[in-house]
Amino acid sequence: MKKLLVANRGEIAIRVMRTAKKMGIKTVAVFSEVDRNALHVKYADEAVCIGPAPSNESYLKGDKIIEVAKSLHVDAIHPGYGFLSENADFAELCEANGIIFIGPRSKAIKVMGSKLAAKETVKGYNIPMVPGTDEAITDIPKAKKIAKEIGFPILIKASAGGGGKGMRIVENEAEFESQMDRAISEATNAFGDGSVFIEKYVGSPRHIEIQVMADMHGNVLHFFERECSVQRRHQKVVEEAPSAVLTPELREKMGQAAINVARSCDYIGAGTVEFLLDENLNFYFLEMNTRLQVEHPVSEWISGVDLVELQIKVARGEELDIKQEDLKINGHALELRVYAEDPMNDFLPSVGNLEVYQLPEGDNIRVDNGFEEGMDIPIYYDPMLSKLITYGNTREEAIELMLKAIENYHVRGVETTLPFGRFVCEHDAFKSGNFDTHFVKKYYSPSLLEKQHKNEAEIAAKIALKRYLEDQKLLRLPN
Ligand code: MV4
Repeated sequence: MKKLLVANRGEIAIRVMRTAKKMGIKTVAVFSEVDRNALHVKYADEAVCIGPAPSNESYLKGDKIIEVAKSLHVDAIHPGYGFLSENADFAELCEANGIIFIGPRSKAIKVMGSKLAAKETVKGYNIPMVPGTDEAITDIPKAKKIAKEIGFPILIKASAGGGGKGMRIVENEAEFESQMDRAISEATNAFGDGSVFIEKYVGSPRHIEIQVMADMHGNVLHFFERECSVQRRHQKVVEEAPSAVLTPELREKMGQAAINVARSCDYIGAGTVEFLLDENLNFYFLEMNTRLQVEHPVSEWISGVDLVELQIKVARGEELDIKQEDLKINGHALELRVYAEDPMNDFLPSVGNLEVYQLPEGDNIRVDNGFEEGMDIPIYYDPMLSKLITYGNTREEAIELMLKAIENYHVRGVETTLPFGRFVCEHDAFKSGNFDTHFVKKYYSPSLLEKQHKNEAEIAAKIALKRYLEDQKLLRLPN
């Protein structure tokens, strides 16, 4: 593999190219018209404009990207996350054109893209699942009977949905039919697929996911868990590894289950198996993400591997040369997603110009960043600026360092989620490790940030007053 094209933008494009360069592989960036001056374009050895700003006219244009790849004699395409990363047709198109797609085979992408197909596939692999139905519901009275057996509340889920889209809680028997009708029509409208199924509703779960890596020779490893319960409307905000609540025994069990999920679909490359963990530490398989995830750096830090390097090696057909028993957790890593969103104003995108943009630096701080001072943030894409990652020997150390790093991250021109990150890291529930997926809903309100804003304003006012008084003194000196 001599040349790699990264079919993505922002921090992930740069992060992938960083490892490619380390491995002596030439890099090609693609970019939209609005990204002409973006960092990922400057970072690459070659760069090609692939169309206008809207994603469906640029970063989602698989055929155009293949055309560029062929004309520049590219050997492999890394899709990053989002965009084409879980597009089975694109994976197939790469193969058909003799280009390596850095990811699993299209069949695994397709199967895991459907929750019902995924359930079907992992059957017989000894994977714990939430009690519920494993086929699309066609007979509503029959489904109601099953719901009664499971016990309310139950959850209706769309097979095609992702990230919580198309989910509905049903509290009691009386509302079952109307909710079912609505769920089916919503799923049909949103995904063109009205298949829904039901599960027992797990009330206060944690979201725990396991990082896996599989080669073409039958080796599958897991790189422990990430705790991703701190999320807001299915958007993760803070992630960490390891989880504060897993025991070595449970970690081993969940890791083995994740490996089995990967085996069930002949997985190749980096993948993530998502689980719910209930209050009694029972875990249940939710779905598998067939890509490198945003939050992969926390797993890299505690396991000491470069996951992109392993992705590339596996894609070249090499055998994984690590053994599961050689992998050990070292320390604790925390990640904050820094978005150009206003936490005071319902996290609305706060796009504009980065008048000041200074990153924190230092030991045990990693910033996977996609922007620089003076740049405009385009309105067309996800407004994530960077990921701020800290490491410590203990969870407490990683949290303390995160607070310091947030203080030393200076942004002016747009609002960011940095103050929200500080709120999380200072919260007792977070610090104690005693939280679930309801953390943000339960504890956060903008007024809790206001206080900090006021403190900052107060300090700024005091400094201004002091300067003013000093200036006055200077002015009077000649007398
Ligand atoms: C659940 C659940 C409770 N019970 N399934 C949300 C996204 C999708 N991947 C699965 N999700 C959930 N499935 C049962 N049977 C609660 C959630 C859920 C959730 C899961 C992970 C992270 C954040 C979440 C926020 C709300 C609901």
